[in-house]
Amino acid sequence: MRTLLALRSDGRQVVAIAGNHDNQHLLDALYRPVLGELGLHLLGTPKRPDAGGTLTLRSRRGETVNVAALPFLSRRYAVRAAEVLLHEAAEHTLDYSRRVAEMIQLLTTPFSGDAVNIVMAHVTLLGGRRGGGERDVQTTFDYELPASLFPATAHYAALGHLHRQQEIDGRCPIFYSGSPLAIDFGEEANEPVALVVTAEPGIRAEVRPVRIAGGRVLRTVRGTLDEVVTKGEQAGEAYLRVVLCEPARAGLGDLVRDKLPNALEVQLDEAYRPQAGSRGGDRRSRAGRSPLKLFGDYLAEQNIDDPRLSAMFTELLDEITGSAGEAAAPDGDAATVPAAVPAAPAGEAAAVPPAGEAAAVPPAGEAAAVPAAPDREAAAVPAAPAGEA
Ligand SMILES: [Mn+2]
Repeated sequence: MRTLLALRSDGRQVVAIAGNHDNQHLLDALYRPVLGELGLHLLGTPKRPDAGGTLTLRSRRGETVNVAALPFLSRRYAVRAAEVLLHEAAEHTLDYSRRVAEMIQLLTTPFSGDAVNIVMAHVTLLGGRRGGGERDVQTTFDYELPASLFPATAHYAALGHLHRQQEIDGRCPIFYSGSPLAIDFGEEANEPVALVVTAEPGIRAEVRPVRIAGGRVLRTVRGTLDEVVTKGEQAGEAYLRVVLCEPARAGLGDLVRDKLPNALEVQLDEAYRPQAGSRGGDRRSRAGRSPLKLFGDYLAEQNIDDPRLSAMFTELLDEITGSAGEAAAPDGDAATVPAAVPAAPAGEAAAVPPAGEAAAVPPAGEAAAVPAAPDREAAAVPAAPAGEA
């Protein structure tokens, strides 16, 4: 937030969109109107072009800049967003890729030859390399989109979601800036950068990475207690993940944390952990395994080989972690829950929450969360329906 305000304080236009880790409805209901008063443009959920989905801004040098902004769209929410943006009746078959492509097309329609045209989105593109800290359920193949969805009329496509800085081939310059801070230890090798993009009407944009050196780095140190303490002391300010290569004993973790106050995680090397099923009651540690991996390992342990179960689990996990704000689902949404997992035979239905649960969620004025007002001020004030506050 301080970064956004600092950027704005010099008179820059600032546009920010929600990712899958954000509470998208909270951003719309609370942060959008408040930051709007300060001149920052924030989008929690996807909006129609005339309701804030496509912004026409004036740069400090007086140029016109069009920004088509598409916040993260979960597969479940894509059905409802399609209704609002594309006036399309909800279908039971969810064609995520087609819907996102149509939304990008709609949002980029106002692009013009005398302006700088920018499209921004929180998406997974085919061929993109993972950074390590992404939530894998929202980065699986179900979410992958072709780069061709960004039009040649765009000077630049600014993407979030994959945490590694990278360029993707397409009809315009397409970049992930990557996460500015390492989010977890899977990303300690990433060099965080900010991308400074220079664009003028009619000229291809130039992209320059600028290293971000302000944050504290993450380091993994591995070895015996003496070795990790020596390495940890040499790591300076870095936050540490300590992997001990020696047998477990009582108080070992406390010893490490005592010597290395920057240690965030202390764990035993795989070779020194109790193995699953080796002795009654002993189970392999769950630490470091994602929910998808854990479920996959569980199925493997039980000798269950049924890809439908993994698909159903992914679907459920996606719903739960997609966006906390989505819990405020309208009544009609109950129908999309069972529809999303149609392949399950009756015996497996127990893995799916009963439809009644979805119906118990109070209906929220979904249409009201995406106001049709043409200007920001009007949109910001009445946008929050009481049910979502
Ligand atoms: Mn993301």
